[in-house]
Formats: sequence, structure tokens, C-alpha cells
Amino acid sequence: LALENELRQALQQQEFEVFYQPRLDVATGRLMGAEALVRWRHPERGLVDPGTFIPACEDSGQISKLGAWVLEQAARQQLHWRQRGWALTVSVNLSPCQFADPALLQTVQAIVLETGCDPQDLELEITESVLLGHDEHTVQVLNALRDMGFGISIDDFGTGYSNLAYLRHYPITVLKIDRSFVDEHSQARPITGLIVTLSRALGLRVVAEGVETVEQLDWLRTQGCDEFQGFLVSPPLSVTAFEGLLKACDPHP
Ligand code: G
Ligand code: G
Ligand code: MN
Ligand code: NA
Repeated sequence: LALENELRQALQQQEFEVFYQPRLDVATGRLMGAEALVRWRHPERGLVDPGTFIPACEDSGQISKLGAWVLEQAARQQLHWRQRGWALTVSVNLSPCQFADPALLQTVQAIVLETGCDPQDLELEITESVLLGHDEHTVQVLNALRDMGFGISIDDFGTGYSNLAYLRHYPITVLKIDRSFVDEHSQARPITGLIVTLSRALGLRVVAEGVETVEQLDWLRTQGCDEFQGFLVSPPLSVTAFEGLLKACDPHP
């Protein structure tokens, strides 16, 4: 309960901050986009990772509010960068709990109107668990988000449900390969080739996560993977640090 109150207060007192991890084209190394990842700048505990407070937000019914705040920040940031000549696709994580909220669509529509963002410049990351129920409500919400223009990616792809038939029932645009399949020491590495083949067959883009070494990147290139993110290039960065990277990539866009 203490953490619950603390989180509510943190939202009011603007203690949350959005970090961005760059996403690059595998073939050219060009900067294509960024994943928005929330952080909590706690007055005493410093920068707190989401792994500790996102579950608490989900359990206490505050994730819709926090999720909406992150989406709004990301939308404004995308517009700001676009106006300065950096055309980036910004992706935002949606918690499965946000799909249980009947107000999700209304909330997203209000953010689009308020910010004036173009949903085609944004991508919503969902997990396979969102698709498991296969309920009509989820299908309708995802179709509506896709119709608005949002890209829809499946995060941590390959770690959830093994029935791939569901992919055809949802308006998915991107598969994000879980980092466990990218690791050269993993027995599961051949799965990556399968996911790339699968995404080609379905007309989806494919993004590898957790790329930490040049060997992994070279290997992803041979697999025909489209984009990647990971510590090899950069961890998630504050806006200031991310803009430093933008200027280093292209000082006069
Ligand atoms: O950098 P990393 O520690 O940021 O993220 C840890 C986990 O927290 C990841 O699984 C990530 O998807 C999740 N996460 C980060 N930001 C958000 C967010 O804004 N919303 C949701 N639902 N999850 C997030
Ligand atoms: O579940 P999701 O994919 O949204 O989580 C993103 C998480 O992965 C964040 O915690 C982020 O900090 C972390 N991450 C990003 N790049 C790397 C990487 O190259 N290696 C590892 N181990 N974690 C990474
Ligand atoms: Mn993600
Ligand atoms: Na992921």
C-alpha cells in the first residue's frame, strides 16, 4: 500500500521520465527510431528501473494513467524531433492491463488530438499475452488503433504462445525478436531465422532486441533482419543524451 501511494504521488509530482533506446537499420546502420522506456526519478532512491514499479502500477490500477502519460510524452518528443529534421519512429510499450481498461481507445484518441501527432510515426508494443485470450474486445481495439495509423509490434516475440495462427487475426506490423534468441551462446538461436522467415511470409518488419556484440549484428545481417537495438549501440538514454547521439549521427539534418 505504501508503494501504491508513493506511485500515485510520483505521477502527480512529475517524477517519471521517459528514456529512449535507439533502433537502427541492420543493413545500413541508419538511425530509424527509438523505444520509449519509462524511469522513475525518485527523490531519495535515484533512478528506479521499471521492472520494480511497473508490476506495482499494474496491480494497483495505475498503469493506465502512467501508460497514457508515457504515450503522450513519446508523441510530443517524436513531433519535436520531426520538426527538427529527425524523422524517427517512436515505439511505446502497452501493458496487457491497459487492454482491460475500456477507456484505452478514448485515451489514445485524446492524446492524438491534443498533441497533433501522426500515429504513423508511432508504434505500440504489445506482448503475446495480450493476444492469448483472443477475445473480440482486443481484436476491435487493435484494429481501431491500426486504423488510426499506429504500428503494432509484438514485443519479446517467441517467448510466449507457440500457436502462430493468431498472427493472422491481428493487425500486427512488426515482430520484435526477444534477446534470448540473439545471444550466440543460446541453443535457441536458430529460432531467429525462423522468425525472420515468418515475418517475410506475413509481410511484417522484424526487429532484434538486446544486440550486444558486433558478431551478433553481423549474424543478424546474414539472417535478413531489418532493424536492431541493444547495448552494442546504446542503452536507453535520457532525452538530452539521446539528442547528443542524434547530433553525432547527423549534425545537419
Ligand atoms: O530498460 P528496461 O529496464 O527499461 O525495461 C524493463 C521492462 O519494463 C521492460 O519489459 C519494458 O517493456 C518495461 N517498460 C518500460 N517502460 C514501460 C512503459 O512505459 N510501459 C510498460 N507497460 N512497460 C514498460
Ligand atoms: O521487454 P522490453 O523489450 O520492452 O524490455 C526492454 C529492456 O531490455 C529494457 O530493460 C532495456 O534496458 C533492456 N535492454 C535493452 N538493450 C539491451 C541489451 O543489449 N542487453 C540487455 N541485456 N538488455 C537490454
Ligand atoms: Mn519493449
Ligand atoms: Na522485448
